[in-house]
Amino acid sequence: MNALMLVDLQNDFMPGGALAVAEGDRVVPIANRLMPRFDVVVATQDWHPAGHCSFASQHPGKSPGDVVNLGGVQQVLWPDHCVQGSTGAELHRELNQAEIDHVVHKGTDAGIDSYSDFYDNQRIRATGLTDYLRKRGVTDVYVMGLATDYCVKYTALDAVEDGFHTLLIKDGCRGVNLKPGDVEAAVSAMAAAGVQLVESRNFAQDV
Ligand code: VGL
Ligand code: ZN
Repeated sequence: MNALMLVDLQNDFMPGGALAVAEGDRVVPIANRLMPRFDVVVATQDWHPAGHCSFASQHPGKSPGDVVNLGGVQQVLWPDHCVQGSTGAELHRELNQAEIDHVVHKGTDAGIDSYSDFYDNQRIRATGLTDYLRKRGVTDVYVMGLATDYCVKYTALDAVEDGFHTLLIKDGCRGVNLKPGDVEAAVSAMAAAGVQLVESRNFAQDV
């Protein structure tokens, strides 16, 4: 069984959003085209309480892009984004939500960030996604979405670690690139960890 993971296709990561990813909206039609071909479709939402620890606004004197140490983990600070219940946290309105089987909310703990859809950044808590996928008999996990150099990367790395055959749909992702080259480095790190790189156009009618 295969699963398509749609990572954070939310308004705040789209052009004009609070944490806009360049061309983020370009991947939505790819998601719509691919969803019917998969056994299981999972969408994730970054879902922060107001005042979340990853917001630069919570760290006096700091700006988005600065890095702080939080509980022994390096934390990049971001503009306030994906606050629970806000318009920015909603999935893009053109995403065909009828095709989504399961939604995962992450980053819900005010004191710990969570880039991966599986575990928080301190690896204290699991979202339950591994159990869900195993119960559904999923062996192959295809990952696409936003952002390549953060949530997509850590999601793909954890999928490998939890024993799934993991594939990255490269043209279905866009990245933040805080530093030039971050996206390429993220793709290389995923490939080195065993993630197979694929392009959506190479898909046959069925995966
Ligand atoms: C993300 C930064 C902060 C992501 C989430 O979805 O990649 N990036 N929160
Ligand atoms: Zn976030």
